[in-house]
Amino acid sequence: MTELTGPLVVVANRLPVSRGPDGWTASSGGLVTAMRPVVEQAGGAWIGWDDDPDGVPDHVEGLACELLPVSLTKAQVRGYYHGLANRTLWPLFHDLIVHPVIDRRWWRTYEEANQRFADRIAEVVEEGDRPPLVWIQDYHLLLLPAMVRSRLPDVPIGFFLHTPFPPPELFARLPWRDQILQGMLAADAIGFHTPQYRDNFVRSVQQLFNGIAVTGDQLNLPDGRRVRAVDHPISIDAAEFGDLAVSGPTEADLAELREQFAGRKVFLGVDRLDYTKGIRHRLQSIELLLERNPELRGKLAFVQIAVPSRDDVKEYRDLRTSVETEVGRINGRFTEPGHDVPVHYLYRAVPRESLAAYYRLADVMCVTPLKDGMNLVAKEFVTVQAAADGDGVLLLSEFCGTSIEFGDDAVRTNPFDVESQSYLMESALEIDEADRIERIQRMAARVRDHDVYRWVTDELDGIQRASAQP
Ligand code: GDG
Repeated sequence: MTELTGPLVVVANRLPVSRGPDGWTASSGGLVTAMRPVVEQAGGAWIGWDDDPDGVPDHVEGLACELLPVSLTKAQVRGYYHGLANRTLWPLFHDLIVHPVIDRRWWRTYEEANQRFADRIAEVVEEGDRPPLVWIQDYHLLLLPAMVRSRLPDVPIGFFLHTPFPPPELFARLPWRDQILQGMLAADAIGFHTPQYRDNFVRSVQQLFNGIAVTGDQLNLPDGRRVRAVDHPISIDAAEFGDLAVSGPTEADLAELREQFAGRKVFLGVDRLDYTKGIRHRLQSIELLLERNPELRGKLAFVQIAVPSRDDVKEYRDLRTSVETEVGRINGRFTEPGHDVPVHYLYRAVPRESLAAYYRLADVMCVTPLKDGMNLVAKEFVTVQAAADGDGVLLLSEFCGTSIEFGDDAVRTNPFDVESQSYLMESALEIDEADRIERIQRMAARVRDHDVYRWVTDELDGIQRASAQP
């Protein structure tokens, strides 16, 4: 485990807690779990936007860090979050799957909101007795490293981007491209999921600024500062998913699902309802598969869990309409009276045990995003399958970060080519059992050896080392 000299301050758009029927609980995300041991040893805080009208508690049971909310006005949330983050940067960073909206008012609000986060960090540092390590997460806070650096020149600052970084020719379309790169370059270390995203960033920096030399992982800036830019794929808590896979509640859910889907091959999709995830293309491939193979009708079920997401944003509401139209059309086309539908569409999040039961049930897990920074669902699926000696197949888009790690052990698909994808779905059913089991075991071993604990440790070590260099 990383030995930090001061407390860890994680800064992210959201705080890692949610309010349920039984009160506030810590989120179950891998990052939160993995930073726990570090925070327990070194102390720490999490700074994030307080989106609860009644306020968030300072502490939540089971989460050792202090919660420090940043309050934003409604107008700031509209411009910074719904606007610039989700309608400009998100589509641009995902290779323009939808058109990014350019709006100068949103940009001003994005600057303001980042400044609010910087104010909060400065308060924490002033109150504390030891300088912290500040670890900033994701595309909502691209300006923050520079804002923190200007106030606290000696504090170690790390930045991690959870989305892809686009190729320089796409990034260059952004009117605020220079400010964003300057914002990021103020960090000591910047992490990306893949070498490609890192290279896109480095090439953007070199194309837009003069006098920056690159040696290995280092960017040498004209003012003498050095910044470390690395590819460093995030992961999951593999041990926890392994336990969840064979837990009592998961087994009970699985038994029910097996009964419901008896005699059918199950294809599964699990995604936030986001246009990056390729859900419509996936549905079209399922339709072609059923169209071509009448003998599969009634013998194949496609389950899509679509977790509601960003429904304040027009593009997401439109996506929901088109996905639901597609589901209705396919079911209308292939359902026989008195028989089950081919597409089971769940517009909701399911409990974790139930999610694990679906992962175990699936014969073919369809992770087919058009573009995705990493995709943790793929890592969770192989981990859960391997823990229960499963033989499911992973159909994996070549346009997500995970595909670099899994190589040919997954069936690799280009989701834009819906027809080929439908043939790949068919071929996934033909891989022999011994081969399927070996593939799952190899992919799961990769996840186990590179789990989220290792990711957090390596990230924090890298930030500390980069900040300590002369
Ligand atoms: C962003 C990047 C990158 C899903 N359905 C349910 C549920 N989930 C959980 C999964 C998984 C998480 O949500 C989704 O993570 P992903 O990585 O797949 O995707 P994004 O939300 O888009 O995340 C992505 C990630 O950041 C990390 O850097 O990998 O590329 O886009 O953990 O388990 N959880 C529960 N019920 C559900 O129905 N409980």
